[in-house]
Order: sequence, then C-alpha cells, then structure tokens
Amino acid sequence: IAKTTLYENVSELMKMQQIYEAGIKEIRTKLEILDAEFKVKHDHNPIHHIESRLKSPESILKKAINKDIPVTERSLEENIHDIAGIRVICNYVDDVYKVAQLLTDQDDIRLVEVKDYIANPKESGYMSLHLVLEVPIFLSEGSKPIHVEVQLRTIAMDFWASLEHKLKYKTDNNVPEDIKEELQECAKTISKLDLKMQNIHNRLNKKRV
Ligand code: 0O2
Repeated sequence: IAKTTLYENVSELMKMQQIYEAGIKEIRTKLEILDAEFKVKHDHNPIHHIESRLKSPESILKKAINKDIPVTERSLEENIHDIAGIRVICNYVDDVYKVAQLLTDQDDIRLVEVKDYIANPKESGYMSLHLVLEVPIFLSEGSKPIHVEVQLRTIAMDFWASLEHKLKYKTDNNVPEDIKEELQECAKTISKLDLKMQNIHNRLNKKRV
C-alpha cells in the first residue's frame, strides 16, 4: 500500500477503534455481572480474571495484507474478527462452558462462530474455547453491530498458552521438533490436571449440599 493510503487507512482504523473499545466494555460488563450473580447463587466465582486488548491499526493492516483482505472499513469488519479481543480465564473446565452458554444465551448477543479447541486441541497442544460474538453498540446515529472475539480457558490452559507463546516468539516461530513434542506432552498433562481439579471441586461441592 502507498504511504499516503496507509496513513489514511490508519486514521480510519483509529476511528473504528473507539467503537471496538465500546464492544470490549459491553462484553466485559456482561461477564462481570454473570460472575457476581454466580457467586451469590452458587457461592463460586467461575471467572478467575478477564484480560482484553484492542488490535492496533498496524496489526490490523498487517493481518489484512497477509490474508489478502481489502483494506476498507466494511471488509475489515467482516473479515477480521479479533479487532476487539477478550480473554476469560476461568477456574474450572465446566466454568468455561457455563460462562460461554450464559453469555451467548443473552438476547442482544449473536453467536457468529465457535471454535472448540478444548474438545479438539490444536496440533501445538493449544486449548481454549473461541467465540466470535456480534454485539450492538449504541452510538449517537443509532446502533451498530460489531464482532468481538472471546477466548475462554482455564488457569492451567492459560499458563501453557502464555509460556508457549513467549517461547515461540523467542525462537521466531522456529521451535525445534523435539521441543514441540514436549510442549504437546505438557498440554496433555495440563488437561489431565484440569480434569482432576474439576473432579475434586465437584466432590467437595456435593459434600456441602
Ligand atoms: P494474539 O496476539 O493472541 O492476538 P486468525 O485469528 O484469523 O489469524 P484462526 O486460525 O482463525 O486465525 O484463529 P485461531 O487459531 O482460532 O485463533 C488465533 C488466536 O488463538 C491467536 O491469536 C492466539 O491468541 C490463539 N492461539 C491459536 N493457536 C495458538 C497456539 O498454538 N499457541 C498459543 N499460545 N496461542 C494460540 P494471534 O492473532 O495469533 O495472536
């Protein structure tokens, strides 16, 4: 892209960012309300913590160029689903699915896409539940539906993903084959650990009832 066009695109993208920031706030508030309600009803917080990030104009453009997506507002909005990204770190595996269900059941949310990398982990070993949600943002000129990507995972899955991400970055994405295999093994161990912790939680909960 020519330098001037690039500049115009970046300033257009910066305007879009304010709307996507609003999308993050909407979903974050919904999650916080669900978590608080769950605590009162079931004496358990399903969410450990929430992280969010807005994709920078530079990364949006980079992704658009890599994927051959035309750099227009409409096409970026239709094809890049993770401009607004929220990561929900849950305590237990069941919490991941419960929070996803309660969120997608809400009247103003439309589920656009689900990728269940917990049921079907990625080749790397990566596990998370990815949702693309459509949520309306109410602006002065009316409402505008936007996409927000929500990644839900347990603390254990997050521990693996964060470290693996850093390791990949350190090696410029050229992780040696034997280390890749070890990382896959670690992911399997983590998955077993998650199920064990879930089981302990369920047994203790039953005892209290
Ligand atoms: P960042 O910095 O986290 O945003 P696309 O999103 O269109 O590029 P795809 O295949 O549709 O590609 O998306 P996918 O794989 O469903 O989800 C992509 C995001 O999931 C990544 O975002 C990571 O956050 C996470 N992810 C996917 N695979 C792995 C993995 O093997 N290891 C780790 N640690 N994270 C993974 P970005 O944009 O790559 O990065």
